[in-house]
Amino acid sequence: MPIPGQSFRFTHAILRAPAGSIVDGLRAIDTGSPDAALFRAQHAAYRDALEAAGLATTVLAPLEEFPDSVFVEDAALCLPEGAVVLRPGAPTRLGEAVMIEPALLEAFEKVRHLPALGDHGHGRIEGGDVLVTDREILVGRSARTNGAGIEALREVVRDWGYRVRELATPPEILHFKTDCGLLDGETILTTRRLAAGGHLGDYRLIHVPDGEEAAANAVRINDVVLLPAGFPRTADLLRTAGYAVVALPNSEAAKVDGGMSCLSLRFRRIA
Ligand code: CIR
Repeated sequence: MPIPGQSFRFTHAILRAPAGSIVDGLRAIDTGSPDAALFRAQHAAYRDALEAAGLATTVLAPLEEFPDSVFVEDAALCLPEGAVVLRPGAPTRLGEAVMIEPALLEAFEKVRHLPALGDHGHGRIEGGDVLVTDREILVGRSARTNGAGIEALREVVRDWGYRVRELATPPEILHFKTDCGLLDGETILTTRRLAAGGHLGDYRLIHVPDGEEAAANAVRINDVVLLPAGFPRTADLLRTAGYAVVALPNSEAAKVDGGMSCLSLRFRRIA
């Protein structure tokens, strides 16, 4: 069940080391392939930041056959009650769900699955479309996440006490969380284009300044907010609002549409 103030409190994180095949990662617009060595260095800095924020981290071995597998967030949803193995909507990424399962079984007593075929058809969800707040689980329907997947997730987490609310991801945006991130249980950092739908209106919203849309995929972890480096106006805005910001280099993940949230599965173990 959502517990007030706990949706951004974590004890552990699972990451996967970037494979050399990250140069073949999916991207909406080709601005050049990531440099694998620099990606590894930025990934190591990201892991250090998670540990500095208080998390125990597990880094899984790279998977050459899955170029995008460094973006572990898309294959599972981790809640304090247990983990859900998702079904990524990108055909080249579906197999990542199978590959993440052993790590989830190590970390969680309860591991559930999004059914392949539910009452509403073939369900697909990528974790990048899922935002867990203090009140509910918001899921943005997108090119990767369909209505059947959202219905299936609703059933899977119902008896854990979660409400799942479906929202829309604007078509030009990869994932719902490409354009938003939780800052605290009641506050969401968002782009104006995502907020334009109006459905986030009952949260306190902080809008990223125009031109800094790529900063919206921030992630609050315990007492800090991880933000991609290079967005000084967003960093200032957040610091002025009272958040402790840690800016991390993200140039290589950004070339394949990755940001702060997608590089880890964060969770809180209930003692
Ligand atoms: C993809 O297109 O699936 C990857 N290249 C990027 C995934 C980023 N994931 C995320 O934001 N949750």
